[in-house]
Amino acid sequence: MEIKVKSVDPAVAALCPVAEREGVATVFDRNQAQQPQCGFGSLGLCCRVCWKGPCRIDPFGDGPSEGICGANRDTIAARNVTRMMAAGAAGHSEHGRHIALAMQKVGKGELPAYSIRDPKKLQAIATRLGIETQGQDTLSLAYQVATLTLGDYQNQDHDVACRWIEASLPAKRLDKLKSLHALPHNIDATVAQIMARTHIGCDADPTNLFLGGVKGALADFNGMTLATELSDAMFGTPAPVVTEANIGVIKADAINIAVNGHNPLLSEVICEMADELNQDAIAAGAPLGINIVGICCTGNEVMMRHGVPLATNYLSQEMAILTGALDAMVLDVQCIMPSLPQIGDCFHTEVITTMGDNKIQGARHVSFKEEHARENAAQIIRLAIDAYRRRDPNRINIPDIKRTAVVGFSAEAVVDALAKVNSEDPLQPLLDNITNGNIQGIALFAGCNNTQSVQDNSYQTIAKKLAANNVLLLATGCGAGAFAKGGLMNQQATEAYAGDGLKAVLTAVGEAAGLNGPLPLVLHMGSCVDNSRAVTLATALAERLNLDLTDLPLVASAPEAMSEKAVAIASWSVALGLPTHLGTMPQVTGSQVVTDLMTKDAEQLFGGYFLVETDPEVAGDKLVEVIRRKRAALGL
Ligand code: SF4
Ligand code: MSK
Repeated sequence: MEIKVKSVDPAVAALCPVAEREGVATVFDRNQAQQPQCGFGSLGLCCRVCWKGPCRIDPFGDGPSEGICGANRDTIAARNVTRMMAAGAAGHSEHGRHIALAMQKVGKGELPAYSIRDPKKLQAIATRLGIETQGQDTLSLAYQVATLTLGDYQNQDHDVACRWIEASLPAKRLDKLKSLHALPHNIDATVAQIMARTHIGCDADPTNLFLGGVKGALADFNGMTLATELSDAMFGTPAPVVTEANIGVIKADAINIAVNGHNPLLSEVICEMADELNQDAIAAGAPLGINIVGICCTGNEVMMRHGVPLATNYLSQEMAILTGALDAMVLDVQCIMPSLPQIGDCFHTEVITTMGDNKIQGARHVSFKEEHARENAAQIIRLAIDAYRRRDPNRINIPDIKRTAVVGFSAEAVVDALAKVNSEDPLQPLLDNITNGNIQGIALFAGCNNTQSVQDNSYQTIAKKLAANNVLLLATGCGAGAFAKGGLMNQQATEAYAGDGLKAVLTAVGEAAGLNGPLPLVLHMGSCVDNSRAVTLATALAERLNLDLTDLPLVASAPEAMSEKAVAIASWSVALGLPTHLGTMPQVTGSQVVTDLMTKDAEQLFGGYFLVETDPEVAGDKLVEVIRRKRAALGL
């Protein structure tokens, strides 16, 4: 049977025949084997909340309209999507907790492998959180910031909102969320409450469930914001750096180590140790020494801070092994395919899990502890060197496919670039250009790859359409990977695709910032946990104008949303007031009530709503239209 490869990434097209030749199944084969996928599940009408089930509701109304307990389609669909929001919040917030606990230990002087690389950012965070900075040394400030942050996982007073969300949104949005009782007081408690209320025989009101889910999504926002901000303080706030993206960054003459997952705690130390052990790699016979490459969001983390090239994004992570030249793939948490060890076994690649609560059958496990980070990283690099010695040169197949990418546009980096145009008031040039229409609006692309779409295609199609209509583009996560691989994160793309107004602004700012040309067409804001960076920028604009986020010509788009984290992100985006495009069908459409809640009623409550459109051409047009309406409401 011919396998349908659903991707516009030329590296995928080049490597899938290798998989076939080697008898290796990839995500595309498994996707095909799953067809047709379950209609009940796709519509959100399958319930497995208790062991009387699974129960299924007949979407056509001929069969059962209620589960065995009496739950109807609305309850079941609402419970399912609400639980997804909680799982997403748990994922980001665990990541954040891990970073905060590490920072607390750094503050106590207990983690020699780590430091506070950006004390200025730490000071800014402390001020934002209301901590007195005067006369404090960096380590004691780090301890206090981390301890206060961990309070967002501990506070039991329902009337006191989480500190980070309070410190991260415009006053008008906070008032709105307070009035809706949607502000979380404690991340862990909010997630636990969702699990409790969705237990068999509890909350059965779809609106109430959805609102509970939105609070969980806002806990997700809180968790990811603190993860990003503390990571910047510990590892450095990203600034623009030129690098390359796609599978051609793997080098035949180097020992190639891919870092895959999300958490920078280990990958940062691996980058450092790779420098220290480079001579060992050369001595093992690799003339170019060690070559670290990134995959998914750990890839985004090291790309934006160190210019480490990005090998690929989520859906094509298996392709890196199929090059036959990847010596180790180091895994931390989230969005890692459990198929990797099997493919690694077909080659010489060491597939190494590192987190005790994220193991994979068949993978080697190196137990990562921050206290032993340097030893752990050295052990991993030595495993890669040993694997390199087993590499079969006759099986190397690295497609020469890569594109230049200028990455690392944190909110601070964007403001710094604007400050080169107006040092007194950096936001003013951006506001002026939004007002005069050179920039019509701002779109944030977030989210994953999904086998239900053609990989990367929707991102690239929608972005080109928005850019031609003078919309400023920001991207994170695997969306950022799609743009970097597709050549849309460089100056040539600005020349090729930006409308005249947008091109003039990107060129003026890029020239002023010393880039010898325009800013890239799509600004890379980091990994999927870094979506908060775009909110930081939007909040600064809203506060400056004394407006709410929902008043601004801002949209979000998740053309290939897949993970529970993406469900949570899209939901908080709606709760922050943004029209939020989904390019994949949310698994709720079996309930008209829940569908209406998400696509219509949400707008009455929050100002934001889900805009579902699977055709990228049409989605682009719709987003342009939404931005036009937002501008008109502002009298622009
Ligand atoms: Fe069925 Fe109700 Fe149990 Fe869900 S909770 S599986 S609908 S009996
Ligand atoms: S890795 S959550 S597939 S962005 Fe952040 Fe990519 Fe989505 Fe995972």
